[in-house]
Amino acid sequence: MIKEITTRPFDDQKPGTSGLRKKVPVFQQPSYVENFIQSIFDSIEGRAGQTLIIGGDGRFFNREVVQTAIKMATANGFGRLLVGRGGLLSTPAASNLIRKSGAIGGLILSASHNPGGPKEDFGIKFNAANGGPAPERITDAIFRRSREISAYRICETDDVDLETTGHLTLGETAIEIVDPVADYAELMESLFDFDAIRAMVEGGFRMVFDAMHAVTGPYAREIFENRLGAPAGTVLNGEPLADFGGHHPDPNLVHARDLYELMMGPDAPDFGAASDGDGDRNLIIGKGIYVAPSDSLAVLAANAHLAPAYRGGLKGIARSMPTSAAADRVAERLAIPSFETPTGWKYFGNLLDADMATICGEESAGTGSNHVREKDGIWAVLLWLNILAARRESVRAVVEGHWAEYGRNYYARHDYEGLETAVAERLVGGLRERLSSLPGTRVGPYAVTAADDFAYKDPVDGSLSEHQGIRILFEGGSRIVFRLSGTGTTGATLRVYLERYEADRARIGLETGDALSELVAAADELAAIKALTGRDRPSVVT
Ligand code: G16
Repeated sequence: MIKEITTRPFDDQKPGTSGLRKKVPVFQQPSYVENFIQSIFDSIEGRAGQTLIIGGDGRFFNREVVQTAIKMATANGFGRLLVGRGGLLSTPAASNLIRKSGAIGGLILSASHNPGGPKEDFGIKFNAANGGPAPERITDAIFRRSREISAYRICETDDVDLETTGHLTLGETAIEIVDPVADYAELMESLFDFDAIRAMVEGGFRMVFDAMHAVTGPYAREIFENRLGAPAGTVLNGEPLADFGGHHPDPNLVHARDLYELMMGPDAPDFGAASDGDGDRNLIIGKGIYVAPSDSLAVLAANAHLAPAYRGGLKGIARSMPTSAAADRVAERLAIPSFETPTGWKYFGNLLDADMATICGEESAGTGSNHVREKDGIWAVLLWLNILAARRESVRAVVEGHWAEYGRNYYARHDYEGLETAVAERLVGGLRERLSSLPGTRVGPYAVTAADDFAYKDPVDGSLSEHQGIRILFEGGSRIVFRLSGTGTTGATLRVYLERYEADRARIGLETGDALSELVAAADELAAIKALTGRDRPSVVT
């Protein structure tokens, strides 16, 4: 039975970099979830009779919200719902399902790499009909709606059995519980040379994949172990758990420490990788060598033609502004356009839809292509494997060969987490005020050539996104970027992105920390980080 329930708006339902992310107790407030989902539905024009995809990363509260979403979608006139079995769908798999089924969009329940549990993080995001995160125009409409909402619609009925694949009907709506892995695995098999990778594995190539007790476990087992023949046990932490085993499902050197140590050890496998809570991020480590995400993007772009899907070449390469310029050098060599967008995968959507870019990537461990409209962790791993199989070289040889050919963009990101919002805003505001006076000055050994607050005009629809990060550019291609994270749930996180370009082959083998030490000092001189925040070191360095 469909009911219309009276409600009052919440004033904090503004989607961030990637959907609405809050602590679980915030989402558990009466009608908080319902209000946000109704605000999304009210912002989808022409939803009657359409298909909607529903799934999430399996974190605490996932199942409850999947049930709510099903009952509300039914009451809001959707014609067909495709729901991942167990309420699970990785973000890239959801993107694929939206595109493949011709859905009008999808609800993806995830707070990505943030921790899960009764007191940890939850999130809801809406992806549009192209399979990608809703663009700002839609997220702004959702936020506006959330501030004026007065009622939501829900079908009062028993919970749906999410455990068995099959069809059922609720009111006028057809519901299909689908295998979350099958369509995605099929898509991957269509993009890459599985025979060559299988032959490499049979020839003794050893790999591990850390699923971090998050959503990629079942995908990784099917693809790496069942289809590519890697031995059982290749996938570590493969059971999705509501609290990710008590860890942060964040594939970086802090939270995937065990994997890193394994890969640096004496008996390291040839290849190690990890993905995050919802399966869109990736970490790549070769035997004895960590591959920074910006370098990974550049290497993948330079070698993508070795995989069947990209044999015809790339149309263009896009990266988020804070991502290093290593990929731009590849684009230049390939004589294809490169694009610099604000942080957030949603900004790549138009470029991919217009076929202006084929491969996209971000310093925050995201890489992907036009096969879906999300970044894709397992895709990145498979492209790496395909390249290694084709080149018959180690990760180290491929990466060092790349630096020798293109020069090296030394890169690091320093995060200052849990700052008081007012302090973080004062720091960025202070920099913003001084931007026009910086060009022509020196900071340590660096001469400032330009300084701005990054703004992006979308070349497809002309929309303008402003205040996307403070850029200080130095002579010789080095730079520092300051911006505040849009995905945290506690206080503010200041991100300081440091990049130094080195063309001299004799100096491409330094330790990253050593190569960037003068830039770190310059960042503090520019922004008075220590003085303003009272922190003498970042919380996380990646
Ligand atoms: C999201 C976005 C990414 C962004 C990242 C970090 O990733 O999709 O585009 O780079 O957040 O954003 P911020 O620096 O604002 O915290 P995910 O994997 O969390 O969905």
